[in-house]
Amino acid sequence: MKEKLEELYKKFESQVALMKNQAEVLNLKAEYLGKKGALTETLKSLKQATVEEKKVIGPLANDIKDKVQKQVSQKLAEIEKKEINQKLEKSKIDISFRDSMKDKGHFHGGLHPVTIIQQEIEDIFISMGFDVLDGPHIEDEFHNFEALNIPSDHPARDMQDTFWFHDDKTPDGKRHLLRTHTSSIQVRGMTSRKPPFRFIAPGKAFRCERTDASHEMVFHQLEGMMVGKDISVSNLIYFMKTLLREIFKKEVEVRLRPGFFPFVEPGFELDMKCLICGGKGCSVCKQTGWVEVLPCGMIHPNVLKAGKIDPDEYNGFAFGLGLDRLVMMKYGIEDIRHLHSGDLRFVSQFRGF
Ligand code: FA5
Repeated sequence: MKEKLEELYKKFESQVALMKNQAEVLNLKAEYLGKKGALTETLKSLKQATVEEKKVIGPLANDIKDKVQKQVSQKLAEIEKKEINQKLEKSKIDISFRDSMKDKGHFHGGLHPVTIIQQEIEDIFISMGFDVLDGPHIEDEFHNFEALNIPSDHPARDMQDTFWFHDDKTPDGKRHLLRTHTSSIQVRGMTSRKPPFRFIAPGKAFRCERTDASHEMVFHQLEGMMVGKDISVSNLIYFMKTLLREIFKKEVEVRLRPGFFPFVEPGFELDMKCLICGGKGCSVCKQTGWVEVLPCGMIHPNVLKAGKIDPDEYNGFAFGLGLDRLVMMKYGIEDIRHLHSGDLRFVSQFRGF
């Protein structure tokens, strides 16, 4: 009986090795372990064995049964893995396609460095609980100026050279302009939500300025606002430092100096050490060693009121980040005019190409 069992197992081992698919393995399993299987029948015949024989053959038979079951499972897993690999092999993507298209003069599009940095910053703020808002490029003077505590006779209107539309007979009686800053989205954001809230609003800004190494007529800003109870300048500094650390992947040297913007009180200019010249002085930092990237401050009570928020109950901070200058610092670009020159040799150096 013992020899018969061992022979049966040897036969099973040689057969299982030849199995090619799962159906074959399952049939073989049935041939040995099924109701009328060879091993089951042999075990049934144990009934006639003597007590002494049962003591030896019983454990041996159980051991062989376990081994058969184990080998069946192993073989099934092996076949499944092989089938998956074959499927993957068939659906393989030929990544050399991209290069072969390049050889034929075909290029796929990519993201502009300003878009790349904008998306990075959006992700950073989203992870800190901020919403992302949008606003119109063509604004009325209420949202761009008046609601921001800049009435028409305020000298601060001269701070931003404005492209006005000659449409002084508009239905709402307001003059229109190309927004000079993304701060025009502040009141739109405030009136559409209830405090506490926090949001950012990235987009284009337009100013009728002479261009130079750090000034363009069309550039990009990212507005930010946080409104709630007992918000302080330390909250503002924390968010600004976190932002710069995440973008530059290192601690960046910053300085805070008083800055005047009618819509914040107190207002600050947050400058970062010029990464183009390392602070020695160059055309980008106008030989000062510092680049102005982040004007900010505590929201003026009049602006909160324009946003239908009670300044006695709530306060908050706001900032307006210059995205193009940030891109220049991050990638060491010495002239802002490269960014929107439309020169493919320039933009194709960035990720996505
Ligand atoms: C403003 O536009 C304010 N709205 C920012 C603000 C928001 C202050 C909220 C306080 C609270 P400023 O004019 O300084 O501020 O512009 C903000 C940033 O935009 C600048 O630091 C700079 O990085 C960028 N910027 C301004 N003008 C230009 C330009 N002509 N070309 C390129 N970037 C510019």
